[in-house]
Amino acid sequence: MANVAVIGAQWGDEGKGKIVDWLAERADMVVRFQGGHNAGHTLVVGENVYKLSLLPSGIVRGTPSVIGNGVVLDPWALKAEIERLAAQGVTATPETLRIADNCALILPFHRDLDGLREDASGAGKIGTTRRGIGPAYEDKVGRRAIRVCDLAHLDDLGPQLDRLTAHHDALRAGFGEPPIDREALVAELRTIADFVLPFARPVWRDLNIAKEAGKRILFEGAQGVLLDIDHGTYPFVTSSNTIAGSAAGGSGLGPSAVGFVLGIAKAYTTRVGSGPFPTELEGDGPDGATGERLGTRGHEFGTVTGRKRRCGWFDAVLVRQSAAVGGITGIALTKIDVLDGFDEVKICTGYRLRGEVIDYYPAHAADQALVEPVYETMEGWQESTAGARSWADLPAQAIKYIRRVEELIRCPVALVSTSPERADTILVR
Ligand code: 2SA
Ligand code: MG
Repeated sequence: MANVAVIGAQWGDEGKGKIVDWLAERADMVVRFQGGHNAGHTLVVGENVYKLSLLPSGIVRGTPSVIGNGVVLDPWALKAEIERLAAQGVTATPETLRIADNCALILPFHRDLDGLREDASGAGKIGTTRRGIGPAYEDKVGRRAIRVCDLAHLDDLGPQLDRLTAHHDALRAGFGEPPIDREALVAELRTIADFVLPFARPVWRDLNIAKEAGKRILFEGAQGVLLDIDHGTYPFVTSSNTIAGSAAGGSGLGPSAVGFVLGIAKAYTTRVGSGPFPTELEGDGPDGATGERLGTRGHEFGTVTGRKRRCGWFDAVLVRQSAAVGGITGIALTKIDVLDGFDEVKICTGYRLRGEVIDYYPAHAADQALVEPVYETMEGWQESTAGARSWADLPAQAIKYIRRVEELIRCPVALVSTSPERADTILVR
């Protein structure tokens, strides 16, 4: 069986947690390769609900899990999440969790800066998770980051700390913040190092050994293609590449390690944070009521921050584009049951921009905000699809809808998910 990479095909929150959990059972290793604790993956196992932000989903079932070098790691958030899971009976040990020793760290002043910038941006704010993700990646690319392996050499941080503090002290002064207290920072790092270092390894070696031994590796993406730093709705994006190509670079395995790319898409669309959203249903009129209905039925609140998600109809233009740039080979369509009971359902098939109809999402932010969706309206279905486990359990209209989506996005639907329970999954092929 080919190694699978799971990525979001929209703006995140497509239901990756459930699908990854479902696939993790068949995998020998689960690897996260980008993002940080801004992700929010919810796993429902029987009566228990697990909310993961940083740890790979495999951890819940004891599948060896890896945090790859492409992730930015907040060591305090790591400790808190491991302790939270321990309270739920899930243990992370150096056997079940391995962290790349070349991972860049998220430090307390990254989180502060994320918040300070957001607060200062007014209407122009990105709507980040305020976890320090962007500032940490900036320092990584700027070659100033402190990495996991540095935790074993805290007495030798000198020149690295000089560059890091020189950069941040100037930024902080602009916000009226005091300079970084270097001694306090090193002392904090010393305390957390004892917790993190037992998990730290050259994971690229472990992964390559596993690959040679024919082990099945599952790559767990976070966020979604429309939040990709290059291909997303820039600047309203996250600071990493969320496409499947990142799985190679963010883990230390070459591109040939990824066989099948499963893109996760909701049967409608949601977005949390700022930025353009062509099919958003908002306002005081009937559109707003439909958006509210989707949000209520779909429980559309952020896993990490609890933020209310914006809702709208399925946008086939966006998912077609995500499938193309993301390298997606098959789609898992989730939350189809949220569309139950609508008289009619709509799918966006193109955009109108300055009087012209286009079949792709333009790059410029102003154009992205300007496009108007062109809809195709389909008859809805009154029967419940919640909990359906086979194609035969689905109403005819729901099947028609799925088939039409498949046609429009030019990518096969491989799975349909009908509830958060992992057994409630239809394998299409
Ligand atoms: P950041 O914090 O720098 O990555 O934010 C930049 C943009 O990326 C969006 N973003 C997300 N969108 C959806 N879900 C995310 N994770 C959590 C979840 C979100 C939550 O899965 O529920 O709990 O609110 C996620 N992470 C980042 C963010 O909204 C910005 O638009
Ligand atoms: Mg999420």
